[in-house]
Amino acid sequence: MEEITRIGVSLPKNLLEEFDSIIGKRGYSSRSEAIRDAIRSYIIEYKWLEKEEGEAVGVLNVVYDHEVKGVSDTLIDLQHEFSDIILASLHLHLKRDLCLEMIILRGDMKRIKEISDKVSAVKGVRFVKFLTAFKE
Ligand code: NI
Repeated sequence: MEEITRIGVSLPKNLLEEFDSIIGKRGYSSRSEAIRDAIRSYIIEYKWLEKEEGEAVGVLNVVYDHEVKGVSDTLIDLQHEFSDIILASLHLHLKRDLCLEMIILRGDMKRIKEISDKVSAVKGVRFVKFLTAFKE
């Protein structure tokens, strides 16, 4: 059993109301449990930014304008280049011109950052975000 520490936190009223509204919709029975989950997410996000090495599993979300010439081919070429860390990918046609490619990755953080940087630099790519599901 983990040792539990109680803390007191001062928050602006609006921030707490918004938080309570979200956790209500998500079905949390206690505010403490929701805050614990929020802190865990924050730590995972920070570790991703901070740590340069180690194995990670997650999804690289890429939104791009498929009407920009060559963008789809370039993204496919890149995925072949990084097939050592790509487990699968899912393509969704969001709108007339926008696509979402969700690339599931497992591998060393250095390599994941490498594909993330290369994808970000492709002309026509509007948004890139890696969401970590697990990290050592
Ligand atoms: Ni598409």
